Amino acid sequence: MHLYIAYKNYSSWSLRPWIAMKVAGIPFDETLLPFYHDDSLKTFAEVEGLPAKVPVLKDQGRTIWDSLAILEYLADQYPEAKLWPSDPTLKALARCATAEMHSGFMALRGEFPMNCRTNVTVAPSEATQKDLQRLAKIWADFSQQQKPEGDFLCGHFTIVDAMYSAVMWRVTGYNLPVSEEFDRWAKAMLALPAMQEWLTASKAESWSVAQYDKVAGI
Ligand SMILES: N[C@@H](CCC(=O)N[C@@H](CS)C(=O)NCC(=O)O)C(=O)O
Repeated sequence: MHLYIAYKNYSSWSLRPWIAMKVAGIPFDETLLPFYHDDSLKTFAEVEGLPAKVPVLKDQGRTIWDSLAILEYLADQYPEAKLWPSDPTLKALARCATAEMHSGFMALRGEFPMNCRTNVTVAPSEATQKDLQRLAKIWADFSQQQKPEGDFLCGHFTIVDAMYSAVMWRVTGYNLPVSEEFDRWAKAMLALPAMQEWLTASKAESWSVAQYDKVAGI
């Protein structure tokens, strides 16, 4: 398997399949396409006949070009990794929250770009406050479920945790208020060895993107 991603410091969509593969112990090679700094993504997309977006996964002659499609593909290919919970109620909730992340939280995403290298306190706009309240509600919904022991939304790590992994960086990086349940989950996500590996790589990157660093006070 070969995963094409962008900057570890900034690319929120790249983090989602990357962290899921690492936590699930799925071996893969990776190529980083720094699209603000060179034409590598443009060239890749032209050759592949794809939109110039990452992540993209290549496996056994197949090309999968969207974060959620990649995560679903991994769940199909590695059933033993249990990337979805088996309980139907929990699975339905996890799928809804995953889909909501994939197509929603526009204010939070627009106002607070993922930037693993920052730790500042920034007051959220009214629209982002609504997104943060929505996060608190989702975390409360998960906490009320019958589920296996564990620090993650469905007990053990699943796709829904991967989908919100960049939200963890936004909330902790800009010190945004959500809820105690969210903060406990964020702590567990940050403690994952894979997340620490991602952070170390983010810090080692020499690229910077001024428009994002400005928001982050860097
Ligand atoms: N919905 C897509 C979004 C992918 C996306 O927007 N990726 C960003 C990087 S985080 C990208 O490739 N941007 C390139 C560009 O806009 O030029 C997915 O889930 O994979």
